Amino acid sequence: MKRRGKNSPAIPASLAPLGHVKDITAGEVQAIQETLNVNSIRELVAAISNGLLETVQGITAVQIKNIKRAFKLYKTDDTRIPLWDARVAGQELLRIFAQFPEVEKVALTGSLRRCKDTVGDIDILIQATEADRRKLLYKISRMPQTESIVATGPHHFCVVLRNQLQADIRLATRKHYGASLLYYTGSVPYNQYLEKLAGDKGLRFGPLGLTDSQSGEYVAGEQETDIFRHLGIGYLDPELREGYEEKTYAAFYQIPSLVTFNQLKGDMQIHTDWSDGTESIAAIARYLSHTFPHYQYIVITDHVSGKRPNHVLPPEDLFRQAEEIDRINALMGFDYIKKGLETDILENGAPELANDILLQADWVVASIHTDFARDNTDRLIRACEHPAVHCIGHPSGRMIGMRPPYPADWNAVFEAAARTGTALEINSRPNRLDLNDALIHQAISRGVTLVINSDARTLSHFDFMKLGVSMARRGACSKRDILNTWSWNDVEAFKAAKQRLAQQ
Ligand code: DGT
Ligand code: CA
Ligand code: CA
Ligand code: ZN
Repeated sequence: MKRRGKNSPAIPASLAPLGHVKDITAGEVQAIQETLNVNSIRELVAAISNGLLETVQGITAVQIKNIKRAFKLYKTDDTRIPLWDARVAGQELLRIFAQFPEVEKVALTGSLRRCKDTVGDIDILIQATEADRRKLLYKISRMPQTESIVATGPHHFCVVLRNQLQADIRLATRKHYGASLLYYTGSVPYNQYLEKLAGDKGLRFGPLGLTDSQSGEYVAGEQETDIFRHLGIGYLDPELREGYEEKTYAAFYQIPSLVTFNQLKGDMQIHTDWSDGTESIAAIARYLSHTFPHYQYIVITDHVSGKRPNHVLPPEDLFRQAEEIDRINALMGFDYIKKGLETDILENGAPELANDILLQADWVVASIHTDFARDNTDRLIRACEHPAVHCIGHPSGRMIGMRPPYPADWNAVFEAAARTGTALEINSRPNRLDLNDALIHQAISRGVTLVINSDARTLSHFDFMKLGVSMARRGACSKRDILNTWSWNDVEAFKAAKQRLAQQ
């Protein structure tokens, strides 16, 4: 990889990672060092961020690109990828790596393991022996998914995949695997919190383990839990390892346990070929009852509107859809399929559909589909206050990479939802994830009950539920915060409670 001439200068240890970048010679490292006057990677990164690399004579555009990849400086808000895409690509790599005999263990790390709604790159940790490093590098460079390897360090391969995603692959031996897993899962502020806890105990924390800060002696590192134990704290789920105050971390340990996908008993927003979906109700029922046998009910919520011309179910056809649901439920032998609907929230905050229609439905989702730029606090509160509305769909209206949440006084909205007994949705579609993690946490702190929905249009979309669950976990939700982990009887009780509140 390197062209190292007889007279080439030695690369200073403080800049060694620069020497690991593809096709960067020792002479070029020296040129960068001297031109930019940098003597550490930290200084180098600062200089690159300030656009100074382009001023170094003889460094090509391709080299600059590789250096930026290697130091993760290509990442901008525009290049972040949706969690769903990264998860699919990351899991494919995990499957491949798990088949290499050299790989003892492999896991996703970084923001991908923390399930952030968008991720900068795919981080992977492999447990392998030092002796197998070269074999692994060879196999990874030969896999069809690899476009190029832009940097290789002693414990790091930086790979650009053919789909243009970057994979940062770190290596650890058995002795350091847990420490590396913890460290490379991050986040950076969480690591700083761990470093501080370690420091208070006379220890140092890093990817090679917990060490004694005096003697440098290894204390622990095989498993994450070993390190938590030595630091005197319990295991913290990766989804919660963001930058919080110490008292917030402490509060997380009071949560019974974070909600899981297997705890869900149903999906409460599904579109069929009666409106904008592609599948029949029968096909959906057959698919879900086999694929997710832990679901006890599903709620069909086609978009019902008398105003919109296309891709909606006209209100006058609802009774025919109800007949179809009755027929399928009869065949299944129980009321698996519930009769819901999604209605637009109008400009004034009222649902579009008339009360007599809403009152026939088992479950009413009301959503804002217009006027995303204005402050929507008043509309959201009025929708919550409507006695026939059970849930607000995708409450903040954001579309990742397209439009931010519309402005709203979220505390006022959450207060209204809690006061009226209205559920708010965690919409699991990869470009929505709405409510987002921070709003989810704020909502449950104010006593709001949430519902995690796929909002599926086709069979493959039902898997998105796992993303919604990840968001709920990042928002520190346990089972009791999520309505669709409850039985349908309990959902009925939730609706009845709203009715009682409305009559007071
Ligand atoms: P991303 O890729 O922007 O979505 O976010 P992360 O969290 O995956 O960040 P990344 O890929 O740069 O690094 C992975 C983890 O490695 C990060 O979460 C924590 C750890 N790490 C990276 N750089 C540093 C650092 O300078 N200090 C500390 N303490 N940890 C670091
Ligand atoms: Ca990352
Ligand atoms: Ca990374
Ligand atoms: Zn909608």
